[in-house]
Amino acid sequence: MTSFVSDGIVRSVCPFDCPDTCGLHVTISGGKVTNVTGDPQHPVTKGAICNKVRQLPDRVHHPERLMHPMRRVGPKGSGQFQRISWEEAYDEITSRMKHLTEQYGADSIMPYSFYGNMGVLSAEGMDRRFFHRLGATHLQRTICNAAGAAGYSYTMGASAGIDPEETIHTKLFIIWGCNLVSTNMHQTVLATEARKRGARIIHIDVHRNRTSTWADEFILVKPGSDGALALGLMHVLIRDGMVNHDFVNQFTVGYEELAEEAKRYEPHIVEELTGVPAAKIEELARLYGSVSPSFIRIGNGLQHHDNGGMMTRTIACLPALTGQWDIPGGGAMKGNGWYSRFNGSKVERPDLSPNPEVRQVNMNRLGEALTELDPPIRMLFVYNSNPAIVAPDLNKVRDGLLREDLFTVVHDLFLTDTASYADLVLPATSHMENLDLYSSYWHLYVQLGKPVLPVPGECKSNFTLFKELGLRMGFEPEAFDIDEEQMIADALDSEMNPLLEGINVETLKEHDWLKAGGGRRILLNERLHTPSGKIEFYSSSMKAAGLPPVPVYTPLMEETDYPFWLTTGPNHSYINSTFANQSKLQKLEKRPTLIMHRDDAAALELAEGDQVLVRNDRGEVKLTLKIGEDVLPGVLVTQGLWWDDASGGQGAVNKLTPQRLSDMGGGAVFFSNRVEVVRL
Ligand SMILES: Nc1nc2c(c(=O)[nH]1)N[C@H]1C(S)=C(S)[C@@H](COP(=O)(O)OP(=O)(O)OC[C@H]3O[C@@H](n4cnc5c(=O)[nH]c(N)nc54)[C@H](O)[C@@H]3O)O[C@H]1N2
Ligand SMILES: Nc1nc2c(c(=O)[nH]1)N[C@H]1C(S)=C(S)[C@@H](COP(=O)(O)OP(=O)(O)OC[C@H]3O[C@@H](n4cnc5c(=O)[nH]c(N)nc54)[C@H](O)[C@@H]3O)O[C@H]1N2
Ligand code: SF4
Ligand SMILES: [Mo]
Repeated sequence: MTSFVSDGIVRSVCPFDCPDTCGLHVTISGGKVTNVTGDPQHPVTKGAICNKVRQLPDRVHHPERLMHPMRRVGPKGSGQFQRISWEEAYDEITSRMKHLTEQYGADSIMPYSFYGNMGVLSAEGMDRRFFHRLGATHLQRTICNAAGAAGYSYTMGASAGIDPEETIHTKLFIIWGCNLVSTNMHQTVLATEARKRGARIIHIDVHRNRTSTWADEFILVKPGSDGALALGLMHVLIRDGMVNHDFVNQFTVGYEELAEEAKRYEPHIVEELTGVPAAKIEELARLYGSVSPSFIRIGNGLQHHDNGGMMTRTIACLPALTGQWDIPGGGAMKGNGWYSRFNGSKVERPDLSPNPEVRQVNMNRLGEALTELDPPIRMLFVYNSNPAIVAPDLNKVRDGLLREDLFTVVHDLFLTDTASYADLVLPATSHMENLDLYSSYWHLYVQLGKPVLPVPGECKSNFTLFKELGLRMGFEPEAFDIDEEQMIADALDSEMNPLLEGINVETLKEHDWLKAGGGRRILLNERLHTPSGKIEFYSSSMKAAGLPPVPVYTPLMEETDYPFWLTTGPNHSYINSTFANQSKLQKLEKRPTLIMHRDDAAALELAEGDQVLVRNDRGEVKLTLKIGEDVLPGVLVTQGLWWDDASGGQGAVNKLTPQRLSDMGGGAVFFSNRVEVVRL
């Protein structure tokens, strides 16, 4: 039995889907969490955390937290439920799973999950093992960074950039399609440190936001045009002799082909494509070609577009042209998950699957999977995610969730919009109530998150839920009757990743966090994981995949008569739809808005504060208008994934977004929408 302090400060880890994966200090008084701050000793957190997670006491002790299993008693989507016991819930789930497997095959069952909790046990542990062993339809988890990770990896071989702690030495920051101040605050802390030492910070975005105001300079671009901008910069770097040929010769392949392609991107042509003045392109290229070390933080925003993989791949070529990877503080970073990657096959055990060829569903096409797939999905098991808000083409998703012949189970801490469509709702623990192992997709520290509170009510962690379900299904005890520490040990088995050497349950208990690779500089000391072992300006694997092997600019796809481009990114106070049910944070965000250029508003005779209907062929939402010069004419921005009741049922922007997949990796294209706007 774990014993808990009822008064005092204890260590924890922030579990949310945020690159910073902070170390936390949790104050407990009288057995309740009363305060959450940053761990002052944590090498990256350094005592500072975001305002969202400072509100964690309200989340953990929220009066609406689910405390026991429930069965639906009203119509689907009505949110009417009745308490049942775990015994009843387990019986219902296992008997249905057995029946469906016999009658239709196990692929009539599908999990749907993402990273509501980033711990390996919560997000990719016993749950994955369970669904592999069952033989359920395999879910491709592509909603977040799939296109960008694929694109970046074509250039660099893996999701690995520089260690962000190095960036205090950087002299030029380009923050590209990333809303850093809201989404990766500790990178702003490191950049601010670098700025004290003389660094300059440039933000490139389709929307003047908090990050633009914080940066030294802001460059506004047309959505989906950044590939052209990067090629324009390359054009000038090559034309004006600012290429580091020693580096290029030693570490790259395909320079001649890239140089040939870049010839076409003269600054005046790129100005047309991007909206960035030719003189600004020349100036930025001169800066990039002369200031060293320079660092590009490539955001997720870019890759939520039809051409997102290629944009990311193209930008990732820039640091190699000027030889930045060789210099501490120089290079780029899209994601760093590669350094601390865990032993996935040992944890998830795909080898247990009765059907390795089982069908796969891309999670971005959930709407289609629930309404059109044949043979149909008959049971959907949702955990760690809120697809009735976050998935694209929401009207389709909700049509699917309303199917009477679909049995939906939702495991969550709250009665989310998705849970309101469920047949069975199961209560989940918060990360403060269970042991887990965390890595970051930005910094390089691996951390152990210990439970600091006893499990409330009848909540169960994802690990416990799927362990118990596995045992009740009669699955192999040697794979399912294990404890959390055993699975953490499997995850840390460094056979597949030597950078984890020395990191194990014991050393983590002793040190709380340990750095993958022990802190040495790794990137170019080893052969890269591209086919050539070098940085690839020319990619033979792209050619083999039917993609252009050299960076090119491809325009966005959606061609309709609707006049505007709409991007639908996250907001400052929520993490995806997490925190959107907390009143203090709702008050800060007020209401879902639509940001529009004043010329467009004048042409449509719209005024600040007007209620407008934003619509396309997929759906419509009602938003409150904000007018200014924060976007280019023809471009609209809305922020935040609001729960239906927090937005009056009218702000669910994913009613507008398409199920189309991006150019690479099967990624989502949340930001490539054509819409029209009318006054209500
Ligand atoms: N506060 C907060 N933090 C979060 C999250 C959250 O919801 N809220 N979510 C977390 C998750 S899951 C993720 S994946 C990350 C995402 O965090 P980021 O990597 O910052 O990605 P986004 O915020 O989606 O988009 C970044 C920026 O891209 C811009 N953008 C859109 N299209 C284009 C384009 O074509 N070109 C350019 N140059 N810019 C474009 C958007 O205006 C936005 O400002 O943040 C994580 N952290
Ligand atoms: N329009 C638009 N849509 C987007 C995006 C966008 O920028 N624009 N961003 C996309 C991106 S990048 C992402 S990553 C996705 C994120 O989409 P999701 O992964 O669905 O993220 P959340 O909305 O935060 O939902 C996570 C849910 O998991 C629950 N949860 C937390 N911890 C646990 C646990 O331990 N166990 C269980 N069972 N549940 C738990 C939370 O309470 C919450 O309801 O959204 C995508 N959707
Ligand atoms: S959400 Fe991000 S910045 Fe905020 S505490 Fe968690 S890891 Fe840190
Ligand atoms: Mo994400």
